[in-house]
Amino acid sequence: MQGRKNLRTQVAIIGSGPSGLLLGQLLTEAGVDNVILDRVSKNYILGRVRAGVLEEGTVGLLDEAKAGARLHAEGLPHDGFSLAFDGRDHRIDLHELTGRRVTVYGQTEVTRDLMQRREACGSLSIYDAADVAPHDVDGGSPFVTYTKDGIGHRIDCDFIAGCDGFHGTSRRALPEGAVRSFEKVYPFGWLGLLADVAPVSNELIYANHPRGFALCSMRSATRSRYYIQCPLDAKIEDWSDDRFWDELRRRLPAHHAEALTTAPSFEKSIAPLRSFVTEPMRFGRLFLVGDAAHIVPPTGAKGLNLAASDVHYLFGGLLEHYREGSDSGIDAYSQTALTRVWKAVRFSWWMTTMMHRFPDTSDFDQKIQEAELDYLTHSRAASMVLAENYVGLPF
Ligand code: RFL
Ligand code: PHB
Repeated sequence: MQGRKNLRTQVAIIGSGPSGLLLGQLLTEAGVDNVILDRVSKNYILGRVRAGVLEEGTVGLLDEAKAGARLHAEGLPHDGFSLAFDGRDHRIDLHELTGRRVTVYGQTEVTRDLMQRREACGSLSIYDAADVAPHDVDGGSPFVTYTKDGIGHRIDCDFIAGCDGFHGTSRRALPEGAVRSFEKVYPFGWLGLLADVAPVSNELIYANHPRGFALCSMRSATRSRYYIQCPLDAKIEDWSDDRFWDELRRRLPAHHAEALTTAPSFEKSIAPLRSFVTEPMRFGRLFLVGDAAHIVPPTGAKGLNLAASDVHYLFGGLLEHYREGSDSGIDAYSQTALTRVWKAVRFSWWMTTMMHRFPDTSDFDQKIQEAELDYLTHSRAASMVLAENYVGLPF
């Protein structure tokens, strides 16, 4: 390869999604040098539509990264949400039950704010980097190689953070036998749509209906995000906007269906649902963070928030290493992060199981689901369990 260029940094971060950007920004603010690498462009990343609900802990970390100003100005604080079934709304009052709330603010905007802050600080991000690969993570001198514009590069570093999502390279670079994976694939997906229209309700609605699950969410007072459960083999071209709106209406209580206003969609996509965890989340000097280590179905709104709590633990450990010369935080990272990860995996699986129609559901299973929803919305103790997990377990 021609013209190889070498660079040195303290922490090389693979992936410029929310976990890579948040970790990078916290490190930069703390004076720890870092470089972020992503295989795609900045605009491609900003074109992705994903999460929408932030826990208070995530908001706190964005503040710590000095990227929270717009979130506080434009984010929508939500004190509760509705579980709709039996043709009615059953409100879960998050704030009354837990004293906490969540903030509705799109992942795209979180990403944009972190990118802007990074740029303002002058920290290095390299986009459109091909063939990114971590090396020598088990030794004392790890490095990352990549190609850009046909030229090979090498970044020497102290640590590598694998923040490159479920399809990234970091997890795959670990030697077979060093990690164990746990996986559950669900027999349905979510078909999601984004449209510039006022949300049907000012709080989120999670609907359990004989025709399948539906979710009414939003990005702002004028932008709505809706999802419906769909078969795994559903094809986007079979779903015109009209067909989507009709199906959504059928799955909502009548008063919401009547109030629903529609507009042409400007984004429509299908996401499969999966639970996945890799253990451990550290191998030598390589740390797996966020979706690179674990995936949850979106029903509990936990994916991005889990990425943020991983970052919190890893950042704390790295800071301890650089400031105090102690490795106890980074040594504890995998176990500490996984303890919280598994609780969110359990919650997301439980909410998914309770809210969706499974192809093989028996009459017995159906009765159990109905009893669970009734119990959940009529017992304060049960509502509290749901609320405590939804607003986010402490970290
Ligand atoms: P990301 O966002 O996937 O970012 C990974 C980055 O790594 C880059 N990359 C590589 N770079 C270099 N070399 C390689 N070989 C690379 N391979 C990949 C990618 O280009 C990318 O830029 O992972 P990260 O940062 O860990 O963030 C995780 C979150 O994105 C994810 O957990 C959430 O979006 C999940 N999620 C939700 N989470 C919530 O907390 N609340 C929600 O309401 C919520 N809703 C959702 C969701 C995810 C969804 N989909 C589509 C998966 C709704 C949906 C529909
Ligand atoms: C979203 O707004 O995209 C969203 C909200 C709540 C969820 C999942 C996705 O549980």
